[in-house]
Amino acid sequence: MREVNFDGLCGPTHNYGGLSPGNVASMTHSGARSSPKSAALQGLAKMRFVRELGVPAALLPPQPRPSLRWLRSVGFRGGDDDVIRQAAAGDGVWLRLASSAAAMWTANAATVAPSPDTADQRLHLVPANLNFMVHRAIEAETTHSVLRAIFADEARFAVHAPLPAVSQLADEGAANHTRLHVPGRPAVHLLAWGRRGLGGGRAPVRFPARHTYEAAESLARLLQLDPEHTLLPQQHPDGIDAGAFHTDVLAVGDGGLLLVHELAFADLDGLLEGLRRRLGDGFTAVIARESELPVADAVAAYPFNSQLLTTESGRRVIVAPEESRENPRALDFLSRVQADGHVDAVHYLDLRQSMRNGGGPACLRLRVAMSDQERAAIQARVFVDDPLLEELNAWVERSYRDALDPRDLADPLLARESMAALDELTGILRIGSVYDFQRG
Ligand code: SUG
Repeated sequence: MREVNFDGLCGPTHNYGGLSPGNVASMTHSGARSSPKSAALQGLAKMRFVRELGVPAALLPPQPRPSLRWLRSVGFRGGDDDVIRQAAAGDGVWLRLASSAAAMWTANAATVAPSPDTADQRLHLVPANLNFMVHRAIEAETTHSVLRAIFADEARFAVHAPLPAVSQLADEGAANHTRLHVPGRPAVHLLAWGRRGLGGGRAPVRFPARHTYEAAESLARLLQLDPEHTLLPQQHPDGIDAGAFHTDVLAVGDGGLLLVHELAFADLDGLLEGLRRRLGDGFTAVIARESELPVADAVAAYPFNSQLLTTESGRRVIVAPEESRENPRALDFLSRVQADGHVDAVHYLDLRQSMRNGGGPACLRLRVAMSDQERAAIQARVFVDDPLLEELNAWVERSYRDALDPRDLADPLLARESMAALDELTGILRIGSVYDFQRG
């Protein structure tokens, strides 16, 4: 089994819409000018970097934006240009909701259980309904269709429908999921959540909790996980109130190693005790206390929103955002992790376009542990190699704008450019007609 990192590719309408209360970066950069081209090139550079480290990389394509189908579903009428013009009226919020490129954060695309961990020994994927945020809920249907196109072999893969789209079952996908594994023991799955959908318990007071306990329970069932090796910890309400809207803002795990801030989980001691019992001596937790790394620094610099990777040659490395190098507290923490021998190297990458919307290296990838046979069963051209990277770079260079002002979203040309680019992309990826506009 090898872990494949499926990165999201940013779409041509990437912008700072200020759409995510509780996501400090999104709130801070609302209305700023974006560069869709730089965002996509930064994402491709990360895929290349991860691949060159010796970790298989793959990609999930962007989604059609603005979503004209969604705008029509909320009552905008007429031809495409009319729909865009009406949705741009007033403060333009309808058009911003329909234009977000948020599908690039594929840690929110689905929750995944690899075949050795599931009852029927198939690889299971549940696309996230992302029901808590309007602009993100738009993603679920297309994500489902893209995952079905890629993981098409039903003998090996089970692509479920998203959970029912109700607030009580709000699901944010793998951003709240951690799989830990030590040799000779069953893997342990942490399915974290922020609030009880059916009421009760403590919830944050300043910022919203997105993912529910009931969603986590449902995911455990759908993924056919062994209840004995599945834990459902609550995200710490104080962590959410500090801006950690997903678990992966304050924790990251790989193999038997968990890097965790003390405000990631409500009952960290209980969780660690449960993990030690199940994983034994092969389990190590590195805890950042407030005194070492204040949660405000962790949220601003995203040291935990790193990719913790095991390379082909067995080295363990961290791929962190450049912001973590610039923040002395975050840098000291990651340097300590390396100095104490938990990882062999820490690499810092420029992902600023994504970071300004609250998406670090870990948000940009969906981890899918797969066997060679499972990889060979995928027909779509989604595994990243040099020729594909070259083609994608050239495609971005000719299809994406250098700069986008929020007002440019109202330009009907942008929608046409975006659809033409995505239509071409499905050809490059040999993935079929996965988009609604391709199906008429
Ligand atoms: O859902 N930002 C995303 C960031 C998702 C990060 N993912 C993980 N932590 N795994 C969100 O809040 C901002 C869009 C805007 O404001 O335009 C946004 O959707």
